[in-house]
Amino acid sequence: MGGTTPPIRLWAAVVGLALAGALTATAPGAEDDVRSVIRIQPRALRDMRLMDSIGADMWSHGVTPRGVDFMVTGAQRGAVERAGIAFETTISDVDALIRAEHERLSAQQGGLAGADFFADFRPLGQIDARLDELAALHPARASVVVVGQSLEGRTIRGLRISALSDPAPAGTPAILFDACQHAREWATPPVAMYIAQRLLDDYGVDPEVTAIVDSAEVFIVPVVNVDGYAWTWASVDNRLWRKNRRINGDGTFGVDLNRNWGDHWGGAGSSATPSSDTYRGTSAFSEPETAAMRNFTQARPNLVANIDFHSFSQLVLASWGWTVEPAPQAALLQSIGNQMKAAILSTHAVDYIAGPIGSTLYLASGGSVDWFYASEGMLSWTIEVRDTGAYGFIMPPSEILPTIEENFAGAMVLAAAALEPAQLSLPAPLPSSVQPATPVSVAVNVFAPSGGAPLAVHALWRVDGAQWQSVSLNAVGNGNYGGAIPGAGCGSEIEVAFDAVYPAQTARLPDAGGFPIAVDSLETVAEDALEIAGWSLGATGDTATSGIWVHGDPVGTTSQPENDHTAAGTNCYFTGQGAAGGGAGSADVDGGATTLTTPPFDASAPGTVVSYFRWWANHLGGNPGQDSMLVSGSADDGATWTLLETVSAGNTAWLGAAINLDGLLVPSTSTRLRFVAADLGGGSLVEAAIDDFALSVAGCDRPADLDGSGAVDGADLGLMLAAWGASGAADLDGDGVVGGPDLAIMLADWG
Ligand code: 0X9
Ligand code: ZN
Repeated sequence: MGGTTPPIRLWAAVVGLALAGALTATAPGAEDDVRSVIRIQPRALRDMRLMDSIGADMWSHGVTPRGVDFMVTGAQRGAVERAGIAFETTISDVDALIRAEHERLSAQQGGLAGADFFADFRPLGQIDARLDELAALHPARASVVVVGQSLEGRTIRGLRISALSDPAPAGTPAILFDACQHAREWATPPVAMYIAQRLLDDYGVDPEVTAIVDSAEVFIVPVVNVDGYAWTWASVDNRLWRKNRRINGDGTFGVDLNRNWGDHWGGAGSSATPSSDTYRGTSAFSEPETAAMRNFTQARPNLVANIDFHSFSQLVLASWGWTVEPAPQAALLQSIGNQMKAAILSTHAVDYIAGPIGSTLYLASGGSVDWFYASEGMLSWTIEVRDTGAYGFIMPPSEILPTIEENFAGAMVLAAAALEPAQLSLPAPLPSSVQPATPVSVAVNVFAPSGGAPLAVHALWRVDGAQWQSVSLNAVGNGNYGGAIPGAGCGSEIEVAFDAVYPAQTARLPDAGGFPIAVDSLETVAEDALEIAGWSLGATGDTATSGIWVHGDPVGTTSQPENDHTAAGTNCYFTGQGAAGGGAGSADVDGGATTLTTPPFDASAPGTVVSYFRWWANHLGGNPGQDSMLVSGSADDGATWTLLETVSAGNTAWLGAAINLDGLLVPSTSTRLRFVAADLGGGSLVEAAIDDFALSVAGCDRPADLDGSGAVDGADLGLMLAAWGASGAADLDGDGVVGGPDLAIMLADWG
């Protein structure tokens, strides 16, 4: 508890509670009215609600371990202290930063004319003038486009960049980069303007840029919220304005444009209260700015991709925003997001986090990202640019250039993807190994933002590097195509790839080669139905206060299993005995983590697979899905641990897990596994159980390989002939004598 500044006087804390919200509008004056930014690590949703009730202005967004930043007045800060929420101060005096920025910009007084456009932040008029200038400098490839009019009658403008005629030939993909839906996010218009400038300046120089400009249309809208942006420039007092300038009629102003779009408008993470900074407006697209963006988009059905730039927090975010459930193309979105993140990182070594909004950040319904993706079928991202809170919205101008450079790199990743006719991804991971001679089910997801269904979708495969073969896959819904490829012999390697055929192009996954699948048989070397106790319960550092791992016969609750997994037995390990027929909260894990550790076992054989059945229920009650069970392995008897599996999606069912330790743990005779079930999210139900632990070794059991050389050859024949007429290992059919039938078996497996 407590910040890094001197302790707040008691009266301020009391006043803070009484006047929460009212004080946000007070001009800075007395020491306690200095606005600061503090960072909290919310322990539960309750903390977030409390910050909201205090009237704190959320500046950044909830990615642990970074925490959440709030701007607070001195009085609000006292209220946070009183509430017992620990915080650190990230910016001690916001208004000092704003005043310094204002003085710097006023001193320039147009003195930036002729200077690099990106030397400092630019008011709307200069951005508009620059759009005209770029169009005039590059008439063959750039033209100014009008998106629409704002509430106060300003024009939302942008650039169309393409070497193609306008309108472009049918089938031309189009990409939209927009920025500044939120007025105070000054770092974002320069990002959009820089993408425009690089596409124009580097045309004919940079082959990647040239390809994009030659074969796509790129639309750049640097300021969506023109009224809000103009407002933030009008006075230092307005600098932190976020919404548009709608007169709400109750004395408050503004709708959050990024809660006003028409996908799941009105849902979680948007406010119905006009004074709120996330006020969603009276209906979807009630605001002229979002309606103009919608109309602009729908007038261009060839739009396939979008990035909506925001600040700050350094995040690369994709759908869904309205729910924590995964989007249908979650794997694809994550994979492209990871590539954007990597391109950003490689520019200036600055780390952005890529992930879905709902589970990375917080729920935000009615945002543009979900609308572009769900309603328009586009590849759609929200990128929160620099920084991570040191300056927040009041970024020093020295940060502009690196910020725009790294985000140009990220934008080019998406543009390259947009040139493909379709995006292929795996709806589920392929198996890393399969049994011999068993057909393998395969599936691929085809996401074609330009709308066209593929002429055909194939699985391609080859065995041990031989000729590629192909089989057509059938549409099974949601853009998924499934089928099976034939099995192969033990010890061989199958490579699998996919393609989707379009009239002019074929999309392939992966770009070259295939995903390897080893063909081997698994031999169980040890099995433990866990009927008898013997594992370690708990570990130093455990923090759970209830639901500690126990061994025995579980009593079912709505959340905990009634039966172990083994058909014959009754016992397993589980987190705390609940009351018979008890509610889901009966002896569930509370207050932290509880650890279950296996005894050391021998996993020294390469290809050792550990398997177990697990029960993980975290989907019921309040705050579902906020916790996870971490399964780790140790190759040094528990001294150091490597994460093997994160179990998060909850279920009241026993599910099997099998992990091939190859490449994850060094082979060792003192290997251990541990299962850490934790209740860290806000007051959620957590029940875990483990049963039927087994060790198997992958390999190809070839009885005719008498000398174990890996091949059935002359040496094995020699051994068989030497044992002719006797019994022993060469008696392959087990009839008691080595003879003709055994020779036939050997010859059938020759090679
Ligand atoms: O809350 C927002 O609108 C964005 N963060 S910001 O700090 N710039 O305000 C995040 C948007 C997440 N995306 C959507 N749900 N659309
Ligand atoms: Zn924003």
